[in-house]
Amino acid sequence: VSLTDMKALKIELTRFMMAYKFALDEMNTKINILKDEFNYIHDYNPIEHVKSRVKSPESILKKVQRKNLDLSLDSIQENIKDIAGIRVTCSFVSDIYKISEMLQTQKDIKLLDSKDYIKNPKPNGYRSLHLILEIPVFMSDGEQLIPVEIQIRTIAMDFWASLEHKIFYKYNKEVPQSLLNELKEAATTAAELDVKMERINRDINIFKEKDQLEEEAMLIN
Ligand code: 0O2
Repeated sequence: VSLTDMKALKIELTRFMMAYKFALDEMNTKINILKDEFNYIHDYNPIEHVKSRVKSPESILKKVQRKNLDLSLDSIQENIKDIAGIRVTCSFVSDIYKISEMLQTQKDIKLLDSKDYIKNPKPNGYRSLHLILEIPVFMSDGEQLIPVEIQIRTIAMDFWASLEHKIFYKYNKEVPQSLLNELKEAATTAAELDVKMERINRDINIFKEKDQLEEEAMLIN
C-alpha cells in the first residue's frame, strides 16, 4: 500500500469514526434535554445516570472476526450497529418504557431494531431494553444516518449486568455451573426488587396526590 493510499485510508477511517462520535453527542443532548425538562415539569428525575462510548477499533475488529464479516467500512456500517452506544440507568421499570417512547417519537429519530430483554430475559437472566435508533448527523459533505445502540435498564438490572460481565471475564468465559445458577437466582431477586420498588413508588405518589388534594381543599374552605 502506498503512502498516499495509507493517508487516504486514515482520513476515511477518522471521518467514519467521527460520524459515530457526533451521533453519540446528538443523542446524549436529546437524553439530557428529556432529563432536565422532565425534572422541571414533573419535579422527578426518571434518569439516574447515562454512560456512553464509541466502540474501540480493536473491539470493532473482534466483532468483524466473530461475525465473519468483510473487512470494509461498508460492511462494518451495515452489520455493526453498536459502534455508538449509550447506557441509560433508571430507578423504575416504567421509566424505561417512558424514555424509550419519548426518544422513539422524536421526528428525526428512526427505530431500526428493538430487543426487549425485560419482557423476555436472556436464559442467563440478563434484562434490559435495547434499541437501535438511527439519527442524522450533518457533516460538511451532507447528511449521514448513523445508528446508535441505547441500552435502558434499572439500577438493579445494571448492578446484575456489571457483576455478570465481571465474572464472565474473570473466568475467561468458562464460568462454573454453580456460579451460573447463583447468577440466575440473583437476576430473579433483582427482578422481584424492581417490582417491589415500582409498587412502593406508586403508593408514595398516591399518598402525595391525596395530601395535595387535601391541602387544596383546606385552602378553598
Ligand atoms: P460491549 O462491550 O458492552 O459493547 P451483537 O451486538 O450483534 O453482538 P446481539 O445479540 O444482537 O449481538 O446484541 P444484544 O443482545 O442486543 O446485546 C449487545 C450488548 O448488550 C452487549 O454488548 C452487552 O453490552 C449487552 N449484553 C447482552 N447480553 C448480555 C449479558 O448476558 N450480560 C451482560 N452483562 N451484558 C449483555 P457487547 O458487544 O457484548 O459488549
